[in-house]
Amino acid sequence: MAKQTYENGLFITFEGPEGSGKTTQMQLIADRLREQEYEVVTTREPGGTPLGEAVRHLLLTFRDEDILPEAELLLFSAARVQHVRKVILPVLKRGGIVLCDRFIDSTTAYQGYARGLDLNVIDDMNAFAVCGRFPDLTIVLDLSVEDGIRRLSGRYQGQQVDDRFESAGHTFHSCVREGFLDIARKHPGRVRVVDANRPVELVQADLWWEIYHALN
Ligand code: Z5A
Repeated sequence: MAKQTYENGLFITFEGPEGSGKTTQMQLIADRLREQEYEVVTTREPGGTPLGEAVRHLLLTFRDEDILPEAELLLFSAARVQHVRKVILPVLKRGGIVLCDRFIDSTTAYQGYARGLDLNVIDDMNAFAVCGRFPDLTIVLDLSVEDGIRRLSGRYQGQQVDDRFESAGHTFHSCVREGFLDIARKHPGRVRVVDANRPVELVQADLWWEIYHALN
């Protein structure tokens, strides 16, 4: 059977605080869409290209000196341009669906709301990096900082956390969560907030409802 396509593709991003279930939910949505014969590409940020994965490693683990917030912003944005031009736009151009685990709203929430960089500068940088193609739909999976930490603690089983973001403090992660909720208030047409503090199947049902409407 021929793949179902869209004239301009469909670009959906998954955002939210750490441990909110983005990866789990995105994979379930991808399986469901593929069952319906859509062309689906799943990807992530930072990452998605060899350059992006190298920048990801640097951003998550570099400890030789502090990375300044401005340098952090530029590194995320450099990886994004490569990702958008080499991976995302070609799929959308041929009518496919791109599902992306984190994208521009993570930059606004982490480098803007949590690191304190000027939100106008971040908006400009995001607009530059997406090369004119913003997401059609963004799902924010909302979860408290405490619940996110609890979910991820099983992953480390008492070992020291090496990730520069996951090891940041409670205040930092509260600012991130508030940032995502504020972004959703500012962009009600594109961004939907889903309560992630429920069983996987219930969260999935809400997500599917949003995606079904984006498809039709
Ligand atoms: N970052 C940035 O600062 N600026 C940017 O522009 C971008 C990113 C793009 C990348 O981290 C870091 O980069 C990120 C922001 C920053 N840092 N943080 N923190 P990452 O990609 O490695 O980490 P993450 O995006 O936060 O993913 P995660 O920690 O793996 O969480 P997740 O994908 O949201 O959740 P999950 O892996 O699907 O689930 C986590 C656990 O919870 C797992 O054991 C699941 O089985 C469990 N889970 C999932 N759903 C449920 C439900 N409903 N109930 C119970 N348990 C569940």
